[in-house]
Amino acid sequence: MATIYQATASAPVNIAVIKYWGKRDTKLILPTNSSLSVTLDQDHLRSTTTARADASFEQDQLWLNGKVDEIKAGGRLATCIAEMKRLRKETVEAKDPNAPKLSSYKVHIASYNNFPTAAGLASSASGFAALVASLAQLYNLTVSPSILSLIARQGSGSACRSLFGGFVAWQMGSDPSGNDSLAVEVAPREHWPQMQALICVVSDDKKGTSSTSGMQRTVETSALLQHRIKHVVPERMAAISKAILARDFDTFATITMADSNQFHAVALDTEPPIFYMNDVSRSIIALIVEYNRVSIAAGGGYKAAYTYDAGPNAVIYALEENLKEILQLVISYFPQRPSEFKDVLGLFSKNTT
Ligand code: 2P0
Repeated sequence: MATIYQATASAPVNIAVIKYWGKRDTKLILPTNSSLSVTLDQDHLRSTTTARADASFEQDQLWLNGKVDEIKAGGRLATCIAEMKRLRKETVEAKDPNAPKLSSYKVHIASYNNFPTAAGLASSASGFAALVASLAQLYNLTVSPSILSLIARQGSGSACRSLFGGFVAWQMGSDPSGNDSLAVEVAPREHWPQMQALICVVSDDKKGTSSTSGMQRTVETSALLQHRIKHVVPERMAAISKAILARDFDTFATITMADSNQFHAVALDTEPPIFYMNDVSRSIIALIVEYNRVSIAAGGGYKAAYTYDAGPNAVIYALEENLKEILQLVISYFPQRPSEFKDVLGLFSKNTT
């Protein structure tokens, strides 16, 4: 019987605390600033991808949640697949004449998200990371996750960070080739297991302005972005990395909320302006601010940090010991429909992100 060449891999969603917003090279997806994120735990929001190579396949093909998705020539998917084939050829086939020439076979790829694509949560990060990870396994590549991140980055910028678990930095790099614009681990998940993320789905509407087009408009029109790139992000990257290594939640929370605020300020500073948060998003901010104020007034520290991406949904970072209180607070101020209420409590009972 002929050998079957097939592999399956998963990658989780990541949520940035220092936001990526802006490209200096739109084809290679090179960012205008470094960013840093926390990768969520595998068992919640993730993409799982199976890749298969076969000499009989006539074209590369992708199924996304069971539906055929077009692979446009020269597009991001085609680039990632071509780059992975190149790695196979250069790092495996060129060195071992007996290695099967999988780089010359077409691939069939099936990818599933274990969360509703309509939930308003970014799936491109986990999707491209899982795609690259499954092909790396299929092709028996022994390269590091940072090398794979160079390829995932060309699918979707934020995807490069999902190749690592835990706390991850995407170093913007400076080389025009993009070869130094990659993800590195700041600390593994186990370094700070008490850190949890609570995702509050405020709206499952599809967002009005896509990240890709929104960030380019910002690059072209926002003076505030130039200030952010030069004078804000470099210091924040260093300070939040240090806070993570020291498990300093106060500093982590202060920087996380400031960076979310500045990202949304930069969106507003775009011409025409972009609004991602809505009234409910802003109410959640007010709740978290007040919750922290009361804690600090009583001699404690920060207990929660909000962050918002290119949409109205809140992600609240908190230490495990405060999660139940925060969940009760959110539920009491933002009553859920009974079915959603059950979902929320179910999530909490697992005690993870
Ligand atoms: C981030 N976002 O750092 C930021 C914060 C949204 C707000 O990465 O054009 O979907 O595919 O590189 O990666 C969204 O941008 O954009 C994003 P492309 P991507 O997570």
